[in-house]
Amino acid sequence: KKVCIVGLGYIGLPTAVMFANHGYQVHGVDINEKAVEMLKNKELHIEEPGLKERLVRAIDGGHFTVSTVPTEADVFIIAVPSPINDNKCANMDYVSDATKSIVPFVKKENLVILESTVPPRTVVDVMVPILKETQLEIGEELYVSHSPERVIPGRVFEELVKNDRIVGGINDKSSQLTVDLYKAFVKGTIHVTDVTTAEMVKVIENTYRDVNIAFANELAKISQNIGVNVWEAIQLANFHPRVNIHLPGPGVGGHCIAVDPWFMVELQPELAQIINLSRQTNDSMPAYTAQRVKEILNNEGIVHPKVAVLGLAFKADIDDMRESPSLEVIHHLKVLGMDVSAFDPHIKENKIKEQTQDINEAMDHADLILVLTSHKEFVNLEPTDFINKMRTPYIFDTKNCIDRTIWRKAGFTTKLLGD
Ligand code: SAJ
Repeated sequence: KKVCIVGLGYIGLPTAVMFANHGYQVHGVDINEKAVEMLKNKELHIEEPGLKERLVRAIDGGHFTVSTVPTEADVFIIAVPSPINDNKCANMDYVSDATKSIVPFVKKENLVILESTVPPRTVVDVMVPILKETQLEIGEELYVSHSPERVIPGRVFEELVKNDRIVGGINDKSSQLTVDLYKAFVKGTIHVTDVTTAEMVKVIENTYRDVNIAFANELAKISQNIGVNVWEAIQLANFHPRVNIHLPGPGVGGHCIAVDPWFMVELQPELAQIINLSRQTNDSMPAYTAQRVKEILNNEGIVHPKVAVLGLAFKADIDDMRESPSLEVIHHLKVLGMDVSAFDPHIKENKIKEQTQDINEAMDHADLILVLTSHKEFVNLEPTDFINKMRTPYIFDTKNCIDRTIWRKAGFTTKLLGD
């Protein structure tokens, strides 16, 4: 059987190599010509543990080809971005363009699966009308479903296999064909529902996380004002069997959790009140973090301070900077009149002018180290390496990831978000 996957990003590429290494002939498509060229040469344009060896195996085995145009296949999987525009409304251009791109190749008895996260009703209202251009009878001659990806970057290959999967077809036959396909490698339970419920489930999952993180961030601000360590308080509360509070931080990044709740707000603005407020709370965290830095340094009486930012990726141990709160934090630090240098061992090319590939240069004459992601490289830093490079030895940990005792022993003044 042949699978054509449109979109070779953080989801499409791992999914493609999984099918290729589980008995399918896979053709991958991306509009990014540079990425396609790299993949042809078995080079990666994204970072994900375990991806490289699986890609090499798939290509060397002759099971995986890539190009910028689709081919005929039995199954088409669409895994393209579904971002929001500046007005916080869903941008379905990639989904509709990808659907249009497969129309000339779709034949009778094919299956089309959407994996991208979308506002509920997108398959029915956006994709199906485009697929009707094939002149095939939708549901009778052409099968369509949504099976949202649910894997977490950094643990994609583990979660692709172990996680339960949701499958929602436009009819029973579409669902059944989709279940049979994913059984190739999914070991979790595959739950079947209708297509719009499947879309809703995925948006709910990420919205749940966003609302929960917003709650944690609000608790962090309250705790800071009343002299409580929010991390300890949350940890203790979570010992209760029915409490599961997420963790505060400098903001919520990535292309999923910071985006998908807006789909719900756009659909039902009058009703999605907690969801809307949570988004705003989480979006307020970078400015709050920068403000806290300013307060800490003002108390020291430091003029024209320099802040060394550690972490540009949107979370630990990945190379993805999309919607990263770090960029917002840096913006606010500068607006507040601070000099900024930034270092991230996972972002190997300088993407912003404050960035350096040399941690020592970042620390040089800095007044405060600002930890924004909990990369393991930062957890294991040796404070004595930096104490003499800095002008004022402060460290402000927004992720509660460093061992503050060790830093204090080395002579640093340590600060924690929400404490
Ligand atoms: N974050 C916090 N506090 C927390 C947890 C996360 O501030 O307690 C922040 C992170 O630092 C990061 C952001 O939230 O900036 C998002 O990170 P994440 O690890 O929560 O999620 P993503 O965006 O990497 O992946 C999510 C996952 N969804 C859920 O866990 C419900 C993943 O399973 C989805 O597949 C993915 O979105 C997606 O593609 O939709």
